[in-house]
This record gives sequence, structure tokens and C-alpha cells, in this order.
Amino acid sequence: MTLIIGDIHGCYDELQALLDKAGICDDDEVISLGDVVDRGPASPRTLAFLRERPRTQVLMGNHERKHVRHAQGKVEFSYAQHITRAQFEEMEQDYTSALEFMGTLPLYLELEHANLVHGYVEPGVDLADQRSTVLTGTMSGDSYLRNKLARPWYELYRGEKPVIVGHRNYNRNDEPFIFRDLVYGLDTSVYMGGALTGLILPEFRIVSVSARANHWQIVHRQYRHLAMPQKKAPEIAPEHWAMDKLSDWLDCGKASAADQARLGQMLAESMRILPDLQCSLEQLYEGVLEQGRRTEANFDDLSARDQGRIFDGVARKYPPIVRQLLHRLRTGDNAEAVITEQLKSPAQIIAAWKALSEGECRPSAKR
Ligand SMILES: [Mn+2]
Repeated sequence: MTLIIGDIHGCYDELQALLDKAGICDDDEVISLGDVVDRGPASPRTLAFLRERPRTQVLMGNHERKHVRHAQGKVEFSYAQHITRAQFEEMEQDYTSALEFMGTLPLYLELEHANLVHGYVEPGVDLADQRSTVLTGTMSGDSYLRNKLARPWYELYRGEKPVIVGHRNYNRNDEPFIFRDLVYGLDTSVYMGGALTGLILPEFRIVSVSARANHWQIVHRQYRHLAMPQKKAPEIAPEHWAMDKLSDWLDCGKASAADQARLGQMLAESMRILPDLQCSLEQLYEGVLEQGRRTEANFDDLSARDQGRIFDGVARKYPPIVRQLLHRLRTGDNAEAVITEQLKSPAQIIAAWKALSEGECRPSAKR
């Protein structure tokens, strides 16, 4: 007989218990649907066991794929892969050799009574022509199918043979998912305290053992020190801080002498610029309206939408920072409010002033 096993995720004890319960002998065939590694307590041991056992095959899961693609420099590890690699080191197991093995795993298997893949099957497409992201069930494979299909893939699957998959706990409980006796989903979340499910062929008989613990919770806690550093928001230079914040910061004396001088100067300059900035902006706005009127004789009688369209056409030639201010003015705010809301930092105020007082924007040059 043949035993097909759902996602094991390093749950070695449950794997052994399942083989016992199914009454598997050395002559019997064992096939894992993939996701042998990651999240559980014993990924290296589980992988080694399946690798060494005769008459055993393992399919490529998205977790194996991630290890392989990481080694090729194509993707970043998640926390789960960092942990697995650490487990290989602790157990003094050869991770490189495991990688080689994982790189050879097939994306699907065609048996006499069923086809097997780890993730999904795109309906109406031969197994050989399926996308690897679909077969392994990566996020991009998932969104590809969601975009393409009006219904879940398993409802549209019309294969001649049943297909047996892992990857998703479709029922969100310990029971395998069986759809019209044509799709068998064997992932029942053993790694997080669910069950490990197997299917015996050719009878299509389910066999299952309960998880001994919520392994992922324990492993997650145990390897907390490997937790990925939270990506920090890029540090914002103080000249881009809001005026109030910067001024408070300078007042409290935490800035270096150099910052104190440089930023104090920027702050003072932007305060000095503000009245002129406001005045220039108002003038430019009037200038743009004027050009709009020249473009379209009955400009003032047009709908707000058509006026906006013409205004856009004229304003488009100004730098973005100025264009934003002009648009805000057009929608009815006054210049002071627009400047306060749009230009929060000294750096922005100075940049806007530069844009306004140079070249194209100079209202006087237009007249
Ligand atoms: Mn998976």
C-alpha cells in the first residue's frame, strides 16, 4: 500500500505515530506532500528520515522552495527558516546537503489512482504546464489563481483522477478536506496543535494522529533570540521635522552644537520666508487662473470640473511641490492654511520658496 502524508513541518514524533497507526511496513510506499520542514521541533530529523527511508518520496512544498530559493539569493528568509537553519546547526546536521536534496524535489507526482501536488492545481491545465508557484502554493500562485478564477480552484478541478494536496487547512480543524471525492486536502495543521493526516491508497482511507503540542508556539518562543529585527522606519533628518517639533527639540538643548547652528538657521530662515512665500503663492495662483482664462474665453462660466481640467493643464509645468499648493488653493483654501498644512518642515518651506522664486514660477516673469 501507499501512504500519502500531509504537511509534517518537522513534527517527527507525530510522523512516527502515523506510520505506526497506518501499519506501514518497510515494503510500503510513503509519499510526503511537502512542507516537511519549518515551524516544528525536529525539521532536520524529519527530513533525514524521509530521505533515508526506502520507497519514500517527498514533494516540493513552498517551505522547501523557500530554503532553496534563499540559497540562490532569490528570497529573504522568514523567521521559520532562520529557526530551521539553527536547528540544523544545533543538531550538527548538514544543511547544505539538505538544501541539495530539497532542490531535487518534484513539483507533482502522477500515481495510478491519484495525482499529488503540495499546493494548488490550475483547472484545465496539464500538470506539466502548471506554474510552479501554483503547484507549490506560494503567495503569488495563490493570487494568480484568485485573479484568474471566479471560484476556488478545487471547485473547478475536473481531472480524471482525484488530486491530493497539502498546504492549506481548508476545514480549519483536524479533519481532512474532501471535495466531491475529487480533491483531498490533507493539511490539518499538526505544527500548531492540530493533527497529522495520511491517506492510504488505493483505498482512499484516512488515517490521522493528534499533535502532541502546539509546536510552533513552543518553537517560536524557544528561538525568540532569532526573531527578525523589526524593520525600522527610515530615520528622518531633523530639517524634515515639523516646525514645532524641531523648535522644541532645539530648545531642549539635545542637538549637537553643529545641528543647533545649522537647524536654528534653517528654522529662522523659514520663518522669515513665510510671508513672502504666501504672497508669491497667491500671485502665482492668480497668474495661473489668468492663463486659464486666456486659454478658454468663457472660463468663468465652465463647470468646476472643466475649470479644473484647464487649471491642471496650466499648472502642470510647475514643480510638484508648487503644483500641490496651487491645487489646494483652487479647491478653496486660503494661502496661509495651505502653506501650514502642506509645508510642515523648514526643509519643505525652503524648497517651496526656491521653486517659487526661481525661473518658471516667478509670477513677475509671466506678466
Ligand atoms: Mn505549504
